[in-house]
Amino acid sequence: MPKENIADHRWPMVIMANSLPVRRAKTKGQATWEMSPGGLVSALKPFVEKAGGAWIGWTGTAGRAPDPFMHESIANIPVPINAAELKGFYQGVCNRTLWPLYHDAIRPAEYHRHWWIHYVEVNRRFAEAAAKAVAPGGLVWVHDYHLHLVPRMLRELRGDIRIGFFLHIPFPPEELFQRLPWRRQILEGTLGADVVGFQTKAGAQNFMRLAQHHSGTRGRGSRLQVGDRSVHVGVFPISIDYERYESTARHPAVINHSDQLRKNLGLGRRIVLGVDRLDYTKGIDVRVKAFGELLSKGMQTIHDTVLVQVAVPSRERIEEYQELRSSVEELVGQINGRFGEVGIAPVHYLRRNLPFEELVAMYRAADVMLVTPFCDGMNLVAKEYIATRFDNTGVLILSEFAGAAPELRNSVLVNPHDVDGLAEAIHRGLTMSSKNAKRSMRAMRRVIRRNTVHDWARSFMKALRKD
Ligand code: ADQ
Repeated sequence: MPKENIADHRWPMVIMANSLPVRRAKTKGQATWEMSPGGLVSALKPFVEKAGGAWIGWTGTAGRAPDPFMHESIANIPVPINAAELKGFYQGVCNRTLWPLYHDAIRPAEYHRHWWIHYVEVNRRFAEAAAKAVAPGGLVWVHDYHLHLVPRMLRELRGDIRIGFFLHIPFPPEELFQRLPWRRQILEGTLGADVVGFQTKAGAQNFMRLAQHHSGTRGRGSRLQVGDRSVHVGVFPISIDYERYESTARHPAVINHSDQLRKNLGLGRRIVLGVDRLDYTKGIDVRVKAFGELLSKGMQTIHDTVLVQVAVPSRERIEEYQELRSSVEELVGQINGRFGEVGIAPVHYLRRNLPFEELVAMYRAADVMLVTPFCDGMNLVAKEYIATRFDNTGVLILSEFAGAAPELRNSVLVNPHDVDGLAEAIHRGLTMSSKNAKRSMRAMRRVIRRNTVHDWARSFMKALRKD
């Protein structure tokens, strides 16, 4: 499609998320775009392409936005965010108000009226962009806590379309959500959608209760009556591209790479792995402490076992994230200093983003996978690990507070705050009989195979079309 027509075209399906599905790249010194890695993009791409759709989002850079452009058959419609909005909307309300509040207030949430003004402004800009882009009777699927106000704003502009909203992170219980000075606006904004989706039953129930309490709606089963409209509140647990992880894991180059990793870490040592965004919700600090306990109590020695923690840098401009990084690095240093020997480090800590094949090789090398968030919408790492275990080996230790826990009852479930309990669980994982480990892994693989990310997107779309 010629460039000048993209901006004027009306699309039957529009996806909206804080970020566009592409990121800046350089090819032969030329700035270009490439698809961003990640589950959401790979899940939604086939849908958007097939329906002839557009994706509205931010490029990640403050300032003027580029003109709409096509990339791999998807129309990208960038929404500009200026420097003040970056602070108030993104770093403020999104990352320092809603993120901590929705994650059990693990860190105190901050409430600033000058941030909120930017949140409203940016949401309005997104809604206006969608109102312009969507075809008569089309579908708009809004993603996540950055865009809570969009459904209602969009409905006021376009009464003829279907609007869906999906929250990727937990939706908090009443006693936490009530603290939010803009709780009514958030609820009413979200209720502009025809379908509101959550990762877990708990999230959906919290929303049902709060909507009835604060915005004068009436609920029945999984429906809320909002004026003359009926809103469907549903549970749609997100998943992964199972096939992609499993087939990559079987690839000879990946198998070689994972053998090499095992050799590098010391043959005969059992590998315990953690892979996370460096975020205070993920429980990395307590997990590393628990590994130290395991060594300190003599349950394992550095000759038997090693912890590899891979952490992708995240939200580095925010103070709480800088503090977390320092405390994790200090803990790793303490354990290595106390228990290490020349040439043998108990903990290997990598602070970087791994290329896809390397990540899969790492999953393949791990005997025990530690996924111990204090609070998490779903947690895809747990599901990715399972998908790569095509021989049914490996043990998953999973937090009771991850959204994935209700589906993965066959994992070793732990309280991520309990250092002793975690140390014992790691020990249990390392010493579990191969028969028991295989039985659990087989059961979990069946669960993930039956609900892939493609099934997730299909079921949400089905609800949105039908309702
Ligand atoms: P996140 O909080 O980002 O997602 P998660 O679901 O674990 O958390 O996804 C992280 C992704 O990043 C995974 O696909 C993982 O492979 C990748 N990743 C992590 N560390 C990496 C590394 N070092 N190198 C390369 N890749 C790495 C939010 C919610 C989650 C919810 C998802 C999807 O917080 O609860 O599961 O959205 O809805």
